[in-house]
Amino acid sequence: MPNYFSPEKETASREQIRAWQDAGLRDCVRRVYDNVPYYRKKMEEAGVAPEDIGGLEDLHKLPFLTKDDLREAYPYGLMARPLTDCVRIQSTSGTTGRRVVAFYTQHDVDLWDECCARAIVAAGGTPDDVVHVSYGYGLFTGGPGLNGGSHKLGSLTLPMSSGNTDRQIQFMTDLGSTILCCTPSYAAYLAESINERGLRDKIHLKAGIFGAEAWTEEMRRDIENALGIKAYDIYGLTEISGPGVAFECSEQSGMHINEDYFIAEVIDPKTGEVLPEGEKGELVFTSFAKEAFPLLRYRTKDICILSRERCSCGRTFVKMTKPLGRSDDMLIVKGVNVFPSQIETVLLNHGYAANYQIIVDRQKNSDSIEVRVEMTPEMFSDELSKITAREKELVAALKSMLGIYANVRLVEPKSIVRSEGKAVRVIDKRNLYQG
Ligand code: DLL
Repeated sequence: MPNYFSPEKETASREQIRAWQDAGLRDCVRRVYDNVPYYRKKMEEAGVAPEDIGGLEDLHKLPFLTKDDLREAYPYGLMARPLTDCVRIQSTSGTTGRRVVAFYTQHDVDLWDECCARAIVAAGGTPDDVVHVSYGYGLFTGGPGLNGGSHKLGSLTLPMSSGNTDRQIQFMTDLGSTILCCTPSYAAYLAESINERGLRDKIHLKAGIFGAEAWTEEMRRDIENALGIKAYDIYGLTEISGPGVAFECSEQSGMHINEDYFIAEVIDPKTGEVLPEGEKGELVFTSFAKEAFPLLRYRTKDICILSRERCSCGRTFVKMTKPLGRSDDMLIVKGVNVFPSQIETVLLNHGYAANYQIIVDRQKNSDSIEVRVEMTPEMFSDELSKITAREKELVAALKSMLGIYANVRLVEPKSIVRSEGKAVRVIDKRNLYQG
């Protein structure tokens, strides 16, 4: 039986959703025009006035907003409410450039908590669950977001934050955690550590809610098998609130976007043209229901496909695929587009765990790509000729997936640094030679 946290919203008719979005958009455009000089200027430059926006059909008239706008307006330039009305600040996990900060009124925090509560319920959560939150707490939205959702649902919330794996496992076994929330790479690491300690039958997990970074279906399968759970994807970004902008249901085939709060579009990243449903492009969000920091047509750089096909879970909200890459993190190696997720798929299909690094380099104007992946302890004890044969096998599989040669180095188990947050898997040394 499917369960919903906000049934009247999550199963609303398409007409009802459209009515919410039309009214919300009109209201939001008026609010930002009146209260945010930065927006007013942008709209004036684009030759569009609040009266021109009657509803969704006029959305395309509004200019896009990018991370550069957020950086330019840093820190207070996009606020639509006075700072005294705000109760929270969060920030992106980005390590390069100026950080992006987002502001929340109590209404905005409530809305965000509700989105995360919906995600927990969609993963089978109830007030009787023990929700173990191992996303980082602090400026990063992962910990506070799932924490808020769990509270809202009335579950027992374990605010573990990331790190200290021994303590994570001890609490998990002693306190009977039933739902694990963390990045998929940390989930894989926890699974590995639990199995190594022989504690698999001491844990009571039934589900995991994993997001904040790209992960493949193969990785889902591995984590599910290693922990004996169902693993659900969750998507979000700080600029639009945090985790819970979209979440997976029991179907585990794409994530429902909370359309009563956010309008989603997919555009051609090169031309900005809005693409029809079913086409692959860059995801753009309008967070019309937010008070402090509403964004109009924010370009996420995440590449995905939207689908309004009926979902058997009964939810009517549009579904997005997992991000299929980022319009800005796609690697171009020897002129060929390479998505790290393609490499991960090959590795996992060949029996390796998701402990790998992709190193891209350029020498004498020629690009090279090397994939370093950890062997399992069994493989490591094999004789050298077998290991060499395995490397060759991977080279061939990668060539067939990517269309280019990638060098492969099988490395010792546990020699690649484990991540407690988002894994750093791609090292693009070519950046060092730029600018
Ligand atoms: O990562 C929010 C979040 C926390 C989402 C916990 C899910 C769970 P940022 O640090 O602002 O926010 O990073 C946002 O991370 O534009 C995507 O590129 C990527 N991302 C987020 N969720 C997923 C996912 C949080 N499920 C950026 N799959 C986004 C793939 C994801 N990429």
